[in-house]
Amino acid sequence: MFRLDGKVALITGSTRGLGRAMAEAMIAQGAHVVINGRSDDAVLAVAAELDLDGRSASGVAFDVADLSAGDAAIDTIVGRHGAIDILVNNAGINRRAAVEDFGDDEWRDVLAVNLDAPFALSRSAGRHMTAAGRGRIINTASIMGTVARPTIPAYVTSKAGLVGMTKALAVEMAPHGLTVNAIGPGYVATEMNTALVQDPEFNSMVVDSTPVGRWGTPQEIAAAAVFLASDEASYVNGQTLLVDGGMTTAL
Ligand code: GCO
Repeated sequence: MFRLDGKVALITGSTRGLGRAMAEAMIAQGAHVVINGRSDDAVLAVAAELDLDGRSASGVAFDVADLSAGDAAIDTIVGRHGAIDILVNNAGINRRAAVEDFGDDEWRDVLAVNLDAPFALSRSAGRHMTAAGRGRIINTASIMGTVARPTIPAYVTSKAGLVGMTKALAVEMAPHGLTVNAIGPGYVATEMNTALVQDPEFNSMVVDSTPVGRWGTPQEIAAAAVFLASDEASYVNGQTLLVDGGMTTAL
């Protein structure tokens, strides 16, 4: 079960963090994973590191906020590999400031990466998946698509938007053989959260308000992505799978 043999997956933002963990997990299940990030060097280095047998990983460097570059990347991947079976819209950024201090540029940057790019890439990949009659689109949302905390208004808005986009694409694309779902990670100790992990008060808040009693690991998020990408998830569509240790369940 949960094998991905013969599948071609593009995971945006996969040179580190959740995306890299997803890449490792999907490769272990037999997929060919296309590594993405903005840096050519990082993309090629991680692809080389994860390429177990000369067939497991390759790389396409582009900034997901550059929508035309994203469209071109999708065409390149299909040209090189004959298909794109799995798209994981994982690349994401966060900016933290009180609403009254939150800048227009910061707002635009977060929405561009976290929401505009997933839509544009899903539209491009969706064309190929529709032609093939199959495909999986998985969006890395967040518990912040469902709840909120102060100082991250753009991130919360972008992730709530991504949850909505997941539903919108799910109902339109499923008749063509695709499913579209999202993963809502809780607090995971990735580079994006280094400042939070190192903050004793914030760290205690996460541990105390998560029934499982700890931060999540990238591998626990990756396991959810493998499931949603697999044939076994063929009847899961339009859902956001929260992987948060129960944080959003607890009062
Ligand atoms: C923050 C964090 C969160 C987490 C993640 C939880 O500033 O509160 O960055 O947003 O990273 O989104 O899923």
